[in-house]
Amino acid sequence: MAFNYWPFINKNKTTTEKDTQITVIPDHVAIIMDGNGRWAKQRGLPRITGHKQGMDNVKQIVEVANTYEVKVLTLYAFSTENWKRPEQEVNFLMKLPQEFLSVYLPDLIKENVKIEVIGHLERLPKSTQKAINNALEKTKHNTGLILNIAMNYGSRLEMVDVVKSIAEDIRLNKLTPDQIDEQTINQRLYTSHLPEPDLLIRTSGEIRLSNFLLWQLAYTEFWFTDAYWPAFSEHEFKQALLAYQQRKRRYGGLE
Ligand code: V07
Repeated sequence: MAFNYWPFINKNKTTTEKDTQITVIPDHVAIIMDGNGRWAKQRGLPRITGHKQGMDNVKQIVEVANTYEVKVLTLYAFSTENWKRPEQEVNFLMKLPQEFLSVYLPDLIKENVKIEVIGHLERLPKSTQKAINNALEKTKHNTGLILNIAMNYGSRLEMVDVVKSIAEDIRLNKLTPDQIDEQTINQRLYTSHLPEPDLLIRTSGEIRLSNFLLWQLAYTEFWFTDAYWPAFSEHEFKQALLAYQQRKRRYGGLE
Protein backbone atom coordinates (compact mmCIF):
# COMPACT_ATOMS: atom_id res chain seq x y z
CA MET A 1 0.00 0.00 0.00
CA ALA A 2 1.62 3.16 -1.25
CA PHE A 3 -0.03 5.33 1.39
CA ASN A 4 1.03 3.34 4.40
CA TYR A 5 4.35 5.01 5.10
CA TRP A 6 3.02 6.73 8.22
CA PRO A 7 3.98 4.63 11.25
CA PHE A 8 0.78 5.29 13.24
CA ILE A 9 -1.50 3.91 10.52
CA ASN A 10 -2.05 0.17 10.70
CA LYS A 11 -0.69 -1.63 7.64
CA ASN A 12 -2.71 -4.71 8.31
CA LYS A 13 -6.42 -4.42 7.71
CA THR A 14 -7.15 -7.09 10.32
CA THR A 15 -5.71 -4.97 13.13
CA THR A 16 -8.39 -3.04 14.97
CA GLU A 17 -8.46 0.53 16.13
CA LYS A 18 -7.79 -0.72 19.68
CA ASP A 19 -4.20 -1.51 18.60
CA THR A 20 -3.44 2.17 18.11
CA GLN A 21 -1.54 3.21 21.21
CA ILE A 22 -2.66 6.10 23.29
CA THR A 23 0.35 7.16 25.30
CA VAL A 24 -0.52 10.77 26.15
CA ILE A 25 -3.58 11.05 28.37
CA PRO A 26 -5.03 14.45 29.26
CA ASP A 27 -5.45 14.93 33.02
CA HIS A 28 -8.63 16.94 32.59
CA VAL A 29 -11.22 16.49 29.83
CA ALA A 30 -14.22 18.85 29.61
CA ILE A 31 -17.25 18.03 27.46
CA ILE A 32 -20.16 20.08 26.10
CA MET A 33 -22.74 17.31 25.67
CA ASP A 34 -24.77 18.78 22.81
CA GLY A 35 -27.27 17.23 20.39
CA ASN A 36 -29.61 15.23 22.63
CA GLY A 37 -32.71 16.90 21.20
CA ARG A 38 -31.47 16.54 17.61
CA TRP A 39 -30.65 12.88 18.21
CA ALA A 40 -34.25 12.32 19.30
CA LYS A 41 -35.78 14.40 16.51
CA GLN A 42 -33.87 12.39 13.91
CA ARG A 43 -35.57 9.28 15.30
CA GLY A 44 -39.04 10.85 15.60
CA LEU A 45 -38.80 10.73 19.42
CA PRO A 46 -39.59 13.46 21.97
CA ARG A 47 -36.64 15.66 23.04
CA ILE A 48 -36.80 14.32 26.60
CA THR A 49 -36.05 10.82 25.29
CA GLY A 50 -32.85 12.29 23.86
CA HIS A 51 -31.98 13.73 27.28
CA LYS A 52 -32.61 10.35 28.91
CA GLN A 53 -30.33 8.63 26.36
CA GLY A 54 -27.77 11.38 26.95
CA MET A 55 -27.94 10.67 30.67
CA ASP A 56 -27.21 6.97 30.12
CA ASN A 57 -24.30 7.94 27.90
CA VAL A 58 -22.82 10.00 30.73
CA LYS A 59 -22.30 6.74 32.63
CA GLN A 60 -20.74 5.06 29.56
CA ILE A 61 -18.24 7.86 29.04
CA VAL A 62 -17.41 8.08 32.75
CA GLU A 63 -16.40 4.41 32.52
CA VAL A 64 -14.32 5.02 29.40
CA ALA A 65 -12.58 8.06 30.95
CA ASN A 66 -11.94 6.03 34.11
CA THR A 67 -10.31 3.17 32.18
CA TYR A 68 -8.06 5.63 30.34
CA GLU A 69 -7.11 7.03 33.77
CA VAL A 70 -8.26 10.54 33.04
CA LYS A 71 -8.14 12.38 36.37
CA VAL A 72 -10.95 14.92 35.93
CA LEU A 73 -13.99 14.80 33.64
CA THR A 74 -16.05 18.02 33.62
CA LEU A 75 -19.48 17.75 31.98
CA TYR A 76 -21.77 20.66 31.05
CA ALA A 77 -25.16 19.29 32.14
CA PHE A 78 -27.23 22.47 32.58
CA SER A 79 -26.30 26.06 31.78
CA THR A 80 -27.63 29.30 33.24
CA GLU A 81 -29.17 29.87 29.77
CA ASN A 82 -31.06 26.53 29.78
CA TRP A 83 -33.81 28.03 31.99
CA LYS A 84 -35.15 29.69 28.78
CA ARG A 85 -36.24 26.30 27.40
CA PRO A 86 -39.90 25.18 27.55
CA GLU A 87 -41.05 24.66 31.15
CA GLN A 88 -41.79 20.97 30.77
CA GLU A 89 -38.34 20.32 29.32
CA VAL A 90 -36.69 22.23 32.19
CA ASN A 91 -38.78 20.23 34.69
CA PHE A 92 -37.66 16.99 33.07
CA LEU A 93 -34.01 18.05 33.09
CA MET A 94 -34.27 18.99 36.78
CA LYS A 95 -35.22 15.39 37.59
CA LEU A 96 -32.31 13.86 35.67
CA PRO A 97 -29.71 14.20 38.45
CA GLN A 98 -31.92 12.13 40.82
CA GLU A 99 -32.68 9.66 38.07
CA PHE A 100 -29.00 9.34 37.17
CA LEU A 101 -27.90 8.95 40.78
CA SER A 102 -30.64 6.46 41.74
CA VAL A 103 -29.49 4.20 38.90
CA TYR A 104 -25.73 4.77 38.82
CA LEU A 105 -24.50 6.03 42.21
CA PRO A 106 -23.85 2.52 43.63
CA ASP A 107 -21.65 1.69 40.59
CA LEU A 108 -19.83 5.02 40.77
CA ILE A 109 -19.06 4.44 44.45
CA LYS A 110 -17.64 0.98 43.61
CA GLU A 111 -15.63 2.45 40.73
CA ASN A 112 -13.99 4.94 43.17
CA VAL A 113 -15.43 7.96 41.28
CA LYS A 114 -15.60 11.24 43.20
CA ILE A 115 -18.58 13.39 42.20
CA GLU A 116 -18.27 17.16 42.37
CA VAL A 117 -20.51 19.94 41.03
CA ILE A 118 -19.95 23.53 39.92
CA GLY A 119 -22.70 26.12 39.49
CA HIS A 120 -25.53 27.68 41.46
CA LEU A 121 -27.28 24.68 43.03
CA GLU A 122 -29.54 26.81 45.25
CA ARG A 123 -31.85 27.54 42.29
CA LEU A 124 -32.48 23.83 41.70
CA PRO A 125 -35.49 22.03 43.21
CA LYS A 126 -34.86 20.94 46.82
CA SER A 127 -35.16 17.23 45.91
CA THR A 128 -32.50 17.65 43.21
CA GLN A 129 -30.19 19.42 45.65
CA LYS A 130 -30.69 16.63 48.18
CA ALA A 131 -29.84 13.89 45.69
CA ILE A 132 -26.72 15.75 44.58
CA ASN A 133 -25.57 16.54 48.13
CA ASN A 134 -26.01 12.88 49.07
CA ALA A 135 -23.81 11.86 46.11
CA LEU A 136 -21.15 14.42 47.06
CA GLU A 137 -21.14 13.11 50.63
CA LYS A 138 -21.02 9.41 49.64
CA THR A 139 -18.13 9.87 47.20
CA LYS A 140 -16.09 12.58 48.94
CA HIS A 141 -13.34 10.18 50.06
CA ASN A 142 -13.05 8.44 46.68
CA THR A 143 -9.65 8.81 45.00
CA GLY A 144 -10.37 7.81 41.37
CA LEU A 145 -11.82 9.89 38.55
CA ILE A 146 -13.29 13.26 39.59
CA LEU A 147 -16.64 13.57 37.81
CA ASN A 148 -17.22 17.31 37.91
CA ILE A 149 -20.73 18.23 36.77
CA ALA A 150 -21.61 21.78 35.74
CA MET A 151 -25.20 22.35 36.92
CA ASN A 152 -26.84 25.75 36.52
CA TYR A 153 -23.36 26.87 35.52
CA GLY A 154 -22.38 29.92 33.50
CA SER A 155 -18.84 31.16 33.09
CA ARG A 156 -19.82 34.85 33.19
CA LEU A 157 -21.77 34.25 36.40
CA GLU A 158 -18.67 32.53 37.82
CA MET A 159 -16.62 35.61 36.90
CA VAL A 160 -19.21 37.88 38.55
CA ASP A 161 -18.85 35.75 41.70
CA VAL A 162 -15.06 36.11 41.49
CA VAL A 163 -15.33 39.91 41.17
CA LYS A 164 -17.76 40.11 44.12
CA SER A 165 -15.40 38.04 46.25
CA ILE A 166 -12.45 40.30 45.38
CA ALA A 167 -14.52 43.46 46.03
CA GLU A 168 -15.56 42.09 49.43
CA ASP A 169 -11.94 41.32 50.39
CA ILE A 170 -10.96 44.87 49.39
CA ARG A 171 -13.81 46.29 51.48
CA LEU A 172 -12.53 44.26 54.45
CA ASN A 173 -8.99 45.56 53.83
CA LYS A 174 -7.75 42.00 53.20
CA LEU A 175 -6.61 42.98 49.71
CA THR A 176 -5.56 46.13 47.82
CA PRO A 177 -6.24 46.65 44.07
CA ASP A 178 -2.53 46.58 43.19
CA GLN A 179 -2.24 43.11 44.74
CA ILE A 180 -4.75 41.63 42.27
CA ASP A 181 -3.13 39.22 39.81
CA GLU A 182 -4.15 36.05 37.91
CA GLN A 183 -3.75 34.00 41.06
CA THR A 184 -6.25 36.22 42.88
CA ILE A 185 -8.78 35.19 40.23
CA ASN A 186 -7.73 31.51 39.94
CA GLN A 187 -8.16 31.05 43.70
CA ARG A 188 -11.77 32.23 43.51
CA LEU A 189 -12.97 30.17 40.54
CA TYR A 190 -15.33 27.24 41.22
CA THR A 191 -12.54 25.05 39.79
CA SER A 192 -9.72 26.52 41.94
CA HIS A 193 -8.71 23.07 43.24
CA LEU A 194 -8.67 21.41 39.78
CA PRO A 195 -6.09 21.49 36.98
CA GLU A 196 -7.18 23.48 33.90
CA PRO A 197 -8.83 21.36 31.18
CA ASP A 198 -6.29 19.90 28.71
CA LEU A 199 -8.94 18.89 26.18
CA LEU A 200 -12.40 20.30 25.43
CA ILE A 201 -14.81 18.16 23.44
CA ARG A 202 -18.06 19.49 21.98
CA THR A 203 -20.49 17.13 20.28
CA SER A 204 -23.16 17.75 17.64
CA GLY A 205 -21.24 20.00 15.24
CA GLU A 206 -21.56 23.37 17.01
CA ILE A 207 -18.27 25.30 17.16
CA ARG A 208 -18.71 27.64 20.12
CA LEU A 209 -18.16 27.76 23.88
CA SER A 210 -21.65 28.74 25.07
CA ASN A 211 -20.44 30.36 28.30
CA PHE A 212 -18.46 27.29 29.46
CA LEU A 213 -15.23 27.71 31.49
CA LEU A 214 -14.11 30.81 29.56
CA TRP A 215 -11.16 31.58 31.84
CA GLN A 216 -10.10 27.95 32.34
CA LEU A 217 -10.03 27.11 28.61
CA ALA A 218 -7.38 29.73 27.73
CA TYR A 219 -4.73 27.10 26.81
CA THR A 220 -6.97 24.06 26.19
CA GLU A 221 -6.96 21.97 22.99
CA PHE A 222 -10.43 21.88 21.36
CA TRP A 223 -11.93 18.90 19.54
CA PHE A 224 -15.31 18.98 17.79
CA THR A 225 -17.37 16.11 16.42
CA ASP A 226 -20.64 15.94 14.50
CA ALA A 227 -21.77 12.97 16.62
CA TYR A 228 -24.79 13.73 18.80
CA TRP A 229 -24.11 13.23 22.52
CA PRO A 230 -26.26 10.06 22.92
CA ALA A 231 -24.23 8.50 20.08
CA PHE A 232 -20.84 9.71 21.34
CA SER A 233 -19.13 6.42 22.14
CA GLU A 234 -15.73 5.10 23.20
CA HIS A 235 -14.77 5.29 19.51
CA GLU A 236 -15.25 9.09 19.38
CA PHE A 237 -13.64 9.56 22.77
CA LYS A 238 -10.61 7.70 21.49
CA GLN A 239 -10.52 9.84 18.32
CA ALA A 240 -10.42 12.91 20.56
CA LEU A 241 -7.57 11.42 22.63
CA LEU A 242 -5.63 10.56 19.47
CA ALA A 243 -6.01 14.10 18.11
CA TYR A 244 -4.92 15.49 21.47
CA GLN A 245 -1.88 13.22 21.57
CA GLN A 246 -0.81 14.20 18.04
CA ARG A 247 -1.00 17.90 18.87
CA LYS A 248 1.04 17.35 22.03
CA ARG A 249 3.66 15.38 20.06
CA ARG A 250 3.99 18.23 17.55
CA TYR A 251 4.59 20.72 20.34
CA GLY A 252 7.19 18.33 21.71
CA GLY A 253 9.12 18.46 18.44
CA LEU A 254 9.24 22.24 18.42
CA GLU A 255 10.09 22.87 22.03
C1 V07 B 1 -28.40 15.77 32.15
C2 V07 B 1 -27.89 14.21 30.27
C3 V07 B 1 -26.58 14.49 29.58
C4 V07 B 1 -26.76 15.35 28.36
C5 V07 B 1 -27.04 16.78 28.65
C6 V07 B 1 -28.44 17.17 29.06
C7 V07 B 1 -29.24 16.18 29.83
C8 V07 B 1 -26.43 13.66 34.16
C9 V07 B 1 -26.77 14.62 35.09
C10 V07 B 1 -26.33 14.70 36.48
C11 V07 B 1 -26.33 15.91 37.15
C12 V07 B 1 -25.89 16.00 38.46
C13 V07 B 1 -25.44 14.86 39.09
C14 V07 B 1 -25.43 13.64 38.45
C15 V07 B 1 -25.87 13.57 37.14
C16 V07 B 1 -27.59 15.51 34.38
C17 V07 B 1 -28.91 17.33 33.89
C18 V07 B 1 -29.04 16.92 32.59
C19 V07 B 1 -29.59 18.56 34.35
F1 V07 B 1 -24.99 14.94 40.36
N1 V07 B 1 -26.97 13.93 32.99
N2 V07 B 1 -27.69 15.06 33.09
N3 V07 B 1 -28.19 16.63 34.79
N4 V07 B 1 -28.51 15.39 30.83
